[in-house]
Formats: sequence, C-alpha cells, structure tokens
Amino acid sequence: MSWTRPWCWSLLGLGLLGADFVQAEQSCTVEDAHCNGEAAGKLDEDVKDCGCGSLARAEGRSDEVPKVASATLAAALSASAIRHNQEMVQIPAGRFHMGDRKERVHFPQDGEGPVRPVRMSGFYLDTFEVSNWKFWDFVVETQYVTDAERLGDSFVAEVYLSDAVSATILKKVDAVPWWLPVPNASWRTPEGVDSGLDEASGSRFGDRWSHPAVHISWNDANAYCHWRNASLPTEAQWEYAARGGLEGMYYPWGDEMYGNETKEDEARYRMNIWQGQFPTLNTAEDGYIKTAPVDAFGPQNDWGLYNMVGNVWEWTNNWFSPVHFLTEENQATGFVDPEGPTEEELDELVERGYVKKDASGAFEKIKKGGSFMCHKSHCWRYRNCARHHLPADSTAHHIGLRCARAMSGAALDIE
Ligand SMILES: [Ca+2]
Ligand SMILES: [Ca+2]
Repeated sequence: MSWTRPWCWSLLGLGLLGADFVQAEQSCTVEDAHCNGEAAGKLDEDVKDCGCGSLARAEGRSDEVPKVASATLAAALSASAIRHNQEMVQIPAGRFHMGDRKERVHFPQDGEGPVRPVRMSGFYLDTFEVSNWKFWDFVVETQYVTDAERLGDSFVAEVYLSDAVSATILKKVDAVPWWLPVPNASWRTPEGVDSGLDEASGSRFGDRWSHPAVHISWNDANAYCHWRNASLPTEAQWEYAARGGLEGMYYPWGDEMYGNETKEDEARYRMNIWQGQFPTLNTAEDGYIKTAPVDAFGPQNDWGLYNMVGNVWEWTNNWFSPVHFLTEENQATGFVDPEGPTEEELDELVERGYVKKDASGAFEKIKKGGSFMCHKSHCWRYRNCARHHLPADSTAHHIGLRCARAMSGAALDIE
C-alpha cells in the first residue's frame, strides 16, 4: 500500500471561470486575483500546513458505503435518539456574512473568502460535539460499522501512539510523516489495538466516554445524524451558528484568541488546540493534550454552543469548492440557506480546472472548526471562516461531528 499526498491545487487561472462572479466588498470580477480569496496572496512561505489534507485513503476504498438499516430509519425514533435530539440549541433566523475579508484570509486556497451575504432560516444545532456515549447508543441500536472499522485502519499522529504500536507501522505519508495509518484505530480504540475509551479498556488519556467520538468518516457522521432524524449541518448553518450573532470575527467569541486573564488563569483558554511546537511537543497549556470532554471550556458564544472551534473537526453536508458562486444577484440579495455547490456545478469546475475528484472519482466534503491538533504555525483553522476538505470515507483521530435539525415552521422569515 502506498500513501501519497493528494493533489494540491492552485488558484492560478481563476480568470477561466468567467466574469459573472463578483466579490461582495469591491465588486471585482473573478478575473481579478483577489476574488475568491486570493487577495491575501499565495501561502506565505512561513505558513506550514498541518497535513490534514493528506489523510485520504489511497487504497482500501470500497464502493460499499455502510448504511443504517433502512428498517431502523423507517421506525419511530428510539428513546435514545430522541434524548440525543434534546441537547440542541435553537438558532434563530437571520442574516450574516460568511467567509472573511481578503486581508484576514489566511488560507486562500481553502476558499476562506470572499465575504458572502447570507440569509438563514432558523434551525437546531447540537450543543456539543457527538460524544462516545452518544455514538455508542447509535452503534448498539443499529449495529453500525464505521468506515475505519470496515476498512481496517485510520490516521493517528505518531506522538500519541504507544511505542509498541508505532513500531508496527512501516508506511508513512511522505509529506507529513507525523501522520500514520494505524491498523485497528477506530472510535473504540483511538490509538490502535492497545488503546480504549477508559482505563479498563486501555486508555492512556483517561476516561473518554464524554469526549467526542473520533475516527468518524463523513459516511459515518451522515448515518448517525439520520438515525436521529437529523442531518449534518450545511457549512452555512455551521458558520452562522459559530459566529453566534457577531459579525466578522475570527472566533465565536470575538477576535482575541484568549480571554484577558493571565496565562495561569484557566479562563484564559476558550478552546482545545495545540500549544508548544507542532508536531513534536504539545505542552497542553489549555489542559488537554488530546481530546477534551464535549462540554469543556463553557459556551463559546452567546448562542450556547460548545467546542465549535477546536477539540475535533466537524463534518458538514457540503461538497468542497474553493470557488463561491457569488453572482451580482446574490451579492445584492444574499444567498438563501445555501447548501454549497451541486455535483453538476462541481463537474463544471472540474472541466475548468478548479476542482479535482479524488482517487475514486468522488468529490470531497467540507469540515469545519479545527481540532486539538491545530497550531497557529501550521493549521490556523480554528477560525469561523476556515474550512478544510477530505473524501467522505477519510478518518483520523481528530475528526468528529455534530448534527442539525430543521425547525418546524421556521422557514425564512426575513426579507
Ligand atoms: Ca490542547
Ligand atoms: Ca469542534
């Protein structure tokens, strides 16, 4: 088996896309370099990448996508599924601006800009990332087998492995050697065969039943949310909720990474990311060297959402495109409950050279929020506008989920 770095695509040649896409702030055409976020320039040479985009399965892919038994989905919601739906925040309808301004875009190749006006219907969003307890309920009731379990391995950063497991792994991703494909790593055994979710099952990171479920693929996340008669949030739902009513801020609570408290004060930390030197030394000044409980740090914004940024990445329902279809019309009126590009639109972008399919011929899904693996030097993606993308069957020890639900009678009620 060989593990290769997937294509890294460039925004060169944006002019090919035509002149009917405009940037909200300056009404430029896409033929100008800064439309679609390139204004911030190419990646600064000092800006390294975390390698999270390299976590695609080069082999082992199967056309067979695990599904929850249809009979289960057709049945009335179980008591546990109903209980899971009760811990959700009611997100009000409203307007917001998605993405960030060109001078604040950090990863232009991710499509962080330009700013897009959006109108949103109300909806519900999980207060917390989905914990191992909740994922366990789902697995027990449906007998669901995750992609990581089915395909036999998943990515873990080497510093978290035991020496015994590390010694058994001979293959690496050349460009990001700190990521290893670990046999038998899954939500049950996050660091491989000698790990678990509590001390009794071999956890070296304490009791993790209240921590987010990890090694969750998009396929797994989608199946879990459907079991609850819910769905994965669209990218717009996720970002609108993360911003919590504030406009144009880096983080759910504002623009400052930390609280005003001193370094010794626990309240200084608002999220679980990486302190120290990435990828070799994690000083865990925020209290967590790996995942944190889903209710750690308190709400990150006034809408009462926990760990939107940091802790684990969260899948969204959208296909990834670094180009946003911002026309003059929706610049004026705002996108309405946008759901991202359709596969038909992505096919057009493929023809024009902006998007490539992965090794299996599929497009990639967007994840949001960054994780405990993110350090500003390599992966400043624990920002509201940041986004990243992987194939739907990709899994790693820093990827989880939360679900959204439609709000009955909450159709868009703003002009
Ligand atoms: Ca941390
Ligand atoms: Ca998160």
